[in-house]
Amino acid sequence: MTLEKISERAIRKHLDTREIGRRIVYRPAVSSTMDVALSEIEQGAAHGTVVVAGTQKKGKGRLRRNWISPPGGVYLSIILYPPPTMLTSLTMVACLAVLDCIQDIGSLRANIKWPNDVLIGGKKVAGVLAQSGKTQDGRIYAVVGIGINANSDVSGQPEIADSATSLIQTAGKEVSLLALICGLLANFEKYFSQLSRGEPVWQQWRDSLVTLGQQVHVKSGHATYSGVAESVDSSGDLLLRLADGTLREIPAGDVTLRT
Ligand code: BT5
Repeated sequence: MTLEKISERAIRKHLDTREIGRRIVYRPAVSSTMDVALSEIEQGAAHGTVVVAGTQKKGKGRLRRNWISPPGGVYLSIILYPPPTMLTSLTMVACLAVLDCIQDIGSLRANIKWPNDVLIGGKKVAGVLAQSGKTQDGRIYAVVGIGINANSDVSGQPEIADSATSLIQTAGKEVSLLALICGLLANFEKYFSQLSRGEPVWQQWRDSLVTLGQQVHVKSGHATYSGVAESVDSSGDLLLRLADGTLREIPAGDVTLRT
């Protein structure tokens, strides 16, 4: 693998956005870009600041899970101060942006496993982690973390060798990390602007979900529900048809889904 030189300057030079990435913080190695983003927020980081890392030692997934982050992947966190009504749609914005940039870069067809996984050929190629909170002066912030297995070798990672894939594996050639990062941010801005104009993104997100119509098992808190994933609502919650015919709404928050 030839490691392309990524830097704040190189990203800024290639980036064609107005809002997202107006400030780039690049670190070759971090614990997690989420932690760096949170400390940037404490220091008053502007809306649209993006933290990008070459590798993460303790990449985070949801529910205290790990995100394996060897060199060659895309690892970034986007800092936003959105209106509270937009918070539930940020994972959708990020997933759609990932799909588009993957399509743009390698004509690869990816889809979404509810609520936050991006798959190619049934294997996970990217994940999204959205967090939100309030700053000390009461402003609502969100950090949207995105990890993409681009040129990283996931087959050498025993924990995920069977369930994960990477763009280099599926495209059969290396992809440009710079093009991927800039394409990701441009597409994120496109969907975020759409949402900001009051035009929902959930129908587009729903149409890319591979989960609908499938028999699934969903772990939510201590309970596990089995049924057919019938639909999703506008806040991203899953409508699950149980065996007894009732429809159960499963919040997109703290869930694990198995097929
Ligand atoms: C996610 O969590 O999919 C969210 C991943 C977000 C990662 C980004 S990278 C930039 C930012 N900074 C961070 O520290 N995190 C974000 P979840 O749905 O909980 O999936 C985690 C599960 O995916 C793990 O338990 C593994 O089974 C699997 N996994 C871990 N690393 C993976 C990888 N590189 N590729 C595919 N699957 C992976």
